[in-house]
Order: sequence, then structure tokens, then C-alpha cells
Amino acid sequence: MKKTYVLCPLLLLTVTGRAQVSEATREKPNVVFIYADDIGYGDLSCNGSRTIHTPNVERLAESGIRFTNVHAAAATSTPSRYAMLTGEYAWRRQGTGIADGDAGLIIRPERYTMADMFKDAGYDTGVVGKWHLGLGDKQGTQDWNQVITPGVRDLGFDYSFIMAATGDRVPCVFVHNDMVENLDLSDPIQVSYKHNFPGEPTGKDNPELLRMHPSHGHNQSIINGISRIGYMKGGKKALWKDEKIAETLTEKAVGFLESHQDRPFFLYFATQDAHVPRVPDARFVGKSGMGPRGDCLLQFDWSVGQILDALKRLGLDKNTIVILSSDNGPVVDDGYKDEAVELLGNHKPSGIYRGGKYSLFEAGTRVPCVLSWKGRIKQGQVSDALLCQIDWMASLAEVIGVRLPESAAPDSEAHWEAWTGKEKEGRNALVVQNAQNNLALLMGKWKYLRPGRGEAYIRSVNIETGNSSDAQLYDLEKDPSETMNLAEKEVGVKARMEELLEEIVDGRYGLPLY
Ligand code: NG6
Ligand code: CA
Repeated sequence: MKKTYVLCPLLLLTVTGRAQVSEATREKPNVVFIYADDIGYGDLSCNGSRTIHTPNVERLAESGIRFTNVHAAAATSTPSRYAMLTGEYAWRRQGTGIADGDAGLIIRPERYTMADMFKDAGYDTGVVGKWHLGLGDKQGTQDWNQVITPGVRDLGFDYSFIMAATGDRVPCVFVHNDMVENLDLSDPIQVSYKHNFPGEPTGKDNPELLRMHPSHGHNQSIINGISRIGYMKGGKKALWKDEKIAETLTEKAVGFLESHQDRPFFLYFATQDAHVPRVPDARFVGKSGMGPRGDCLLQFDWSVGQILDALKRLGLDKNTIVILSSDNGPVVDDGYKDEAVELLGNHKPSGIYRGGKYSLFEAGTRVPCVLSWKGRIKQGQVSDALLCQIDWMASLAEVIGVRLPESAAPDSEAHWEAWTGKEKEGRNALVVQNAQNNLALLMGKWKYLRPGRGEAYIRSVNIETGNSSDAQLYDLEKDPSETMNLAEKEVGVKARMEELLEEIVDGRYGLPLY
């Protein structure tokens, strides 16, 4: 049993057994997360980019607060999402690196999650979109032809319509409430991350079958003319159509809103844009002038507009907190020849920041972030507060009146005043991680990158990782692009930050005060 503390009476049972919502609960704000994939700080026009126009995100930003110093907890998807949904730094847990498509459930059912928290406040909870935190209790031997359990329902989500992992990983199917959507038992789904299935073509051996070629990796099973990571056979009726992923997910998210006009809800809407493979719908093809990557940014903006329009149409816009962000920084060539590099022009996905996805430098984790709560928080604000997605849990707990169980969300800090612009300052200190699990500490204007192993530069994606065997220290106020390493000059600062980071890592510092 999960131990929870609820501050007010929430649910009343009718004679039919259907949970009815009390007045106190009904008045609680709905919460919608719009969580992009690989969209960088410089990828949205609300952050000053003039090479792309994303009006719906601008509209959201103008109606609330835009953050310039919000971080994902990690520079890749799985650890970022793990941290965001549990309030625990992912580097504290083994097995939270980029997950295969057939990984077992990474967040264990016993763990108290963001969705559990909303359930304890009497909310209905839903997740739509990219999951990438594993499913089921088997690592690599998942049976996709039956109920997949444990699943997101065991983590507090009542409703789910998800992609198990990423667009570039098999199985290329949607999972709806723990079952593959359009499953056909006469054509069972088989998945392996070790061996191909006899006779099945691959991108490596059958490039003539491809409509989009890999630039690195991504040369295994071919689905819809695109080779992926991992091998898959069967499930023809269940396969998603890449150009329709955004539309399908957006429809499901809007459907969830439509069915929750009278009950408080939490919706985690995780788009696949602009992750690879980038296959936008025909409506967006050629619209950005930057090829599929830019077109997917426009498609993302469209999805945002659909959510905002639906909230308005349903009369939910005044009582809904909308938070938009991205799981990690941007990457241009992430493994497919989709002309993202050739057509980039002057567009700077990372903005002024160094690095990108996978990186410990700022662009790895400093991501777009906007929060809006119409009528409740001031419009048109900009905040430089240092905050992290990991803080949504403790911060929102206050808003919805839940006291988190003692062991829950150990690294999440409650900063609702900062999220709403009433406070200028956010966190005192924040730890971020890159793809090689190297860590950096952000504190005020200082950033300390702990020495660690791994290559300094990943040629295939053209990104500097921030890995170095030497300590690095940057003054982000004077040098936001991290060009001057001050570790040798500011020895005292470096030593204090090094020590503090070690304290956080071994748990002596930073336990939140609930
Ligand atoms: C990498 C993939 C990349 C992307 C990433 C995960 C190769 C060569 N590269 O391993 O394309 O899928 O994993 O991205 O396979 S994330 O945003 O979901 O973390
Ligand atoms: Ca990502």
C-alpha cells in the first residue's frame, strides 16, 4: 500500500459506486503537461528565434510565464522523464539510461509518481504520447500480444495511449490501456533487440526498400519504408503511420480533455516531435523551409494550438494550468539523412547555448518552458529563476493539496511562487546529467562540470558532450555559452561546488523541506 496524506475530503461514492467529485475537488485546477521531444531552447519563436514561427507556443507564453533557465533533469529522454515523473534524480537509479523498445517498466509500481499524486488529490489521470520508460516485467522478452503488465496503470495513470519507446525504436505500435492498439492475433507481434527474424528485410541489407536512409545506426527492421532500431515482425494492422503520429496523439489528448469537462484531470501529453524519424504530415511538408525537422517544429506548434483551442472550446481554459517543455536539448542529425543539417540555414536549435542533446553543456538540459494559468497568474511574464522539471511534483503537490509521502520525490523542490513569477529566485542548486551520466552542478551564476569519462565530442551528431577528465567551471552570467573554463582561476568556487555536488550525490544535501 502506498502511504499518502490527503489534506481535504476528495471523493464521494454514490450508490452506483461511481466516484463523484466533491465541490472542493472540482475547483482544483486541471493540469496539462505538453512535453516535446528534442526541441531546443532556440527552436521556438517565443524564445527569440526568428528563423521559425511557432505562434501557438507564443500564445501560450504570452498568456502566462516564460522561463529562460528551466532545465530538464537530463540530456536524454528516459532519465529526464524518470526524474520528472518521480521527483528523483535518475542518476540515483541503475537502468535509467535510454531505454530499448522492449525494456521492462523502469519506474517500479511501488514508487510514488506524479500520477499517484494527482490520483490522491481526486484527479483523473492520463498519459498520451511517447512513454520511453519501459513496460511489463520482462526485460527483452516482452509478449506484445497480451495485456502488458505492469504498465502505466500501475503507476497511477487511469488512461493511456502511448508509444512504448521512441519513433525510431520497434515495436512501431500504439499501446492503449496496456494493450497494443489494433492487435491481430493471427499476425502476432514479435520483437527482438538481439536478432533479426529469418527472411525479414533490414535497412542494412535492403537499402533499396527505404524511403529515408539512416546516417548512423537505425539500420535494422524496416517499418513504413524507414529502418529502425531493433527487429520486429508481424502486427501489420497495428503499425502506426509515421505521418499520422502527431495527429493521432493530438486527437487522443483532445479526446481526453473532452471526456473530462466535469472532473479534475491531469494530462501528460508527450509529443513525438521533433524526434527522429521526422516524418511530418503532408500539411506541414515544406512549410518551414528547413526540411522535416523544421516542419516537425511547426507540427508540434499545431498540436499545442489544438490543445489550447480545445481547452477554450470546453470552457476549461480558466481552470487549467498548462506547462510546456521539452525532454532534452536539440540534435540536428540524430541518425537519418533527412536534410536537417543541409537545410538548417541560420536556425540555431540550441540558441546561444553550447552543446545539444546528450550534452552536459547548457543546451543539453536548458530547454523551452512556459507555464500558463489564465486569470490566476500574471500574463506576459519572463522569469530567469533556476528551476527543473523535477520540481513540478513538489510544486504542484502544494497547489492540489497533497502532502507527499516521506520517501516520495526526494529531489523535487517546492517552488510554486517561482513557477508563477511571484518569486524571482528558484532553486539554490541543481544537478543535471548527460548521456554518459556525467554530472554538473548549477548554482547561481556558476556551473561546475564534474570530471568524467567519455568522448568530448560525438562526431555522428556533431555535439560536444561536456565530458572532460578536467574539472570545468563557467560563469553563466558573463559567459552563458560556456567558452571560458575558470576552474583553475576560481579555485575556491570550484572546490566548494565540487564538495556540494558530492554531498548531493551521497544524499547529505538537498532533501526537500515539505
Ligand atoms: C540514440 C539514437 C538516437 C535517439 C536516442 C534517444 C542511434 C545511433 N541513436 O541511441 O537516434 O533515438 O538514442 O533519443 O541509435 S531520446 O530523445 O529518446 O533520448
Ligand atoms: Ca528526447
